[in-house]
Amino acid sequence: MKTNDLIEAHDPLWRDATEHPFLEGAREGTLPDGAFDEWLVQDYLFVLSGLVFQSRLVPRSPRRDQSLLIGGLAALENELGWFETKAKERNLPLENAERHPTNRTYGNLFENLEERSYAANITALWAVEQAYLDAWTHASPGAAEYKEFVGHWTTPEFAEYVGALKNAADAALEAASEDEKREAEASFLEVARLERDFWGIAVPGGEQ
Ligand code: MP5
Repeated sequence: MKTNDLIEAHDPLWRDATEHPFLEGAREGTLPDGAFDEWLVQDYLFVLSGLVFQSRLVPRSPRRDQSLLIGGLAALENELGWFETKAKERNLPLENAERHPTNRTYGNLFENLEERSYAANITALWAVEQAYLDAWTHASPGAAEYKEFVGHWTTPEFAEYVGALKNAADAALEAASEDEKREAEASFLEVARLERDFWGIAVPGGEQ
């Protein structure tokens, strides 16, 4: 089992996660008032949790993945600064923003992953980033008001990072036991469902 097999085996779910009405709204400029800003604040909170999750993964990672994960962490910290700048420009208060229940469920998954194998963790991290890249590629080039954001989340550097995570996940899956493979697939599914539901924080569509 490799990462491609996971996407193929769960294609309808992956499409719900990466071709959500929110993304079509961002592409066509038809998002309801306030929907993008609401989502942006939640995504900032998500990246804060992602940074903690990824930090915890570093000491568990094989030597060959350390540079990739540490580079990813540095990029995430930079991303937080970018969100803070954008939020200021848009007059969005980030302090004291409350986490939406879906965001909290995503945070719980990150915590639960601590108990799972490295193969499950690197598969989950790859899925988080692949879903985001595929989703924003679907929204590309984006309506005028969102073009800057869509461009930021579809750069060749980001695609390269996602490709490297995919290779790392494939290597871990190749060496994984049958139990670890099952755990990795279950983790992939949890990520894909939460990615779908995360867009639904701001625009309904596809949640189950
Ligand atoms: C990412 C994100 C990408 N920012 N938000 C969601 C809901 N899923 C994935 O993660 P990162 O760590 O910002 O590249």
